[in-house]
Amino acid sequence: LARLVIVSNRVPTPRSRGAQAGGLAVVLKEAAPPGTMWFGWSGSQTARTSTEPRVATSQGVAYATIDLARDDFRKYYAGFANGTLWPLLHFRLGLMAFSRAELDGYVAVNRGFATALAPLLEPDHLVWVHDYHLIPLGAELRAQGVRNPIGFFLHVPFVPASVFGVLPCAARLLRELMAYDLIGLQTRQHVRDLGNAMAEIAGASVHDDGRVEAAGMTTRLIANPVGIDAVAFRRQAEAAIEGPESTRLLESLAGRSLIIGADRLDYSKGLPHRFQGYGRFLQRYPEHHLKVSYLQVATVSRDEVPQYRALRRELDRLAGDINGRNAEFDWVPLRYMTRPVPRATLAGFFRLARVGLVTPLRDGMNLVAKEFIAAQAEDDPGVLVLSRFAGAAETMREALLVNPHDPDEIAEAIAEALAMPLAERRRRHRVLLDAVQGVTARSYFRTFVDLLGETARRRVEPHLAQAGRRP
Ligand code: ADQ
Repeated sequence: LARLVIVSNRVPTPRSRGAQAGGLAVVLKEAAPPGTMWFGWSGSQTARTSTEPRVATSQGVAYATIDLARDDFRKYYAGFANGTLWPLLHFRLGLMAFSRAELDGYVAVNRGFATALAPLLEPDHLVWVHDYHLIPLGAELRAQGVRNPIGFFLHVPFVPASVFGVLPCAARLLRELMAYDLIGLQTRQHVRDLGNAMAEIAGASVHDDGRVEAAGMTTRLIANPVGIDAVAFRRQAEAAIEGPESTRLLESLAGRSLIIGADRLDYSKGLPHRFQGYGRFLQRYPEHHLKVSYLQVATVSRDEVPQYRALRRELDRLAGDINGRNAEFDWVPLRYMTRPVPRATLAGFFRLARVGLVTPLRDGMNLVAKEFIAAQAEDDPGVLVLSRFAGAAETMREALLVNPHDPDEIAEAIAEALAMPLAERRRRHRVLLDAVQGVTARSYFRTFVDLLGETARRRVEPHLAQAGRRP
């Protein structure tokens, strides 16, 4: 049986435990089988990039990490990955910056990853690369002679060809993707968009079964949505609700209905629009004054990127404005915190909530939507208000779907959720829970790894048989 090597920018090493806000770590940690090796950046910035990985093993998983030079890291991470690709792939061209120096830094770090990883690979390894930080890694590994099966999964959305084509190095990145044997995306829409971009910008032939051919190479695109372990999350929620944090929250509500949001503090999550929607709700439905409390947990993220600092200031201002206008001496309508809250504690908060607000402007999937549904008590479930533009909306049609750009639509959905009769809440919740339980972290993982093994066997076996040597 092939063994797996996961590659991602950050590696949740045993030492870096704690409240980690971030979807990728959550999914992979839940599903990685023993024997897996996990390779990536250590989290340390040093004077020089090290190509000698440090390896630590915990519960059968080997964590191999390298340090990155400060300047390389800045160009790669805050620069090209999060200053160029992240806004572009979330349809935010106005926030996208591009510089050749940052692109060069991005490619250099990917090359550094390849140089450090290649010697660790054994012939039976399947390599699975994650996310937009590492698009060129497959091509860099191939350039170093690696013949193992290599797959890639994009956790964020893909955009229509006309949007992606704005990127000055669009064709290059699309050609580099061809080095992978299998490319996974969250939704069918993202698959269609990437296929179109490969055809229009990189001149590839894209077939109905997902096969893509260009320059003598073949890859395959699949929609493989990320899931959570819903049963485990529900158990966490049931346990947490008895704990001290949920008890304190419940007491502080004094009988008011809880509306909850939990996100990384990121402009893709639509937080200013959500705050405005809540402000509009308070204005248009004064009968709910004193009867609701909205708790938004928005853990600070990527503080080194200027747009994120600007977003934080904007949210501080909006939160102050909403509370200033609407608060009573004994009622704060919006509780807004940027401190991280452990996921297990959040699970209990979700279960207490009557309404979950998940309104990203764009999202690859959005796990919070799934976690909110998993956490609910089946006999008295809360209602999910979900953005149409989260990947999760493709299968979660029984949520109250909103266009997050329209604060009035958010306001109306909050009012509808609060007024929804119990029978209707139960009906919707049953359907949503089925959808959430239908795809788990484990099934997501298996689907990709099995297909990667299969796709690559066809391509790789002749090489191995012929050469009889390690790749
Ligand atoms: P993210 O953008 O990080 O992930 P998301 O899918 O919502 O977004 O996952 C966040 C995870 O972190 C969830 O498990 C959530 O509980 C946790 N989390 C979020 N905010 C938190 C907070 N304030 N405190 C503590 N925990 C918090 C990227 C893509 C998504 C995609 C995932 C997985 O942007 O679209 O769903 O990868 O593929």
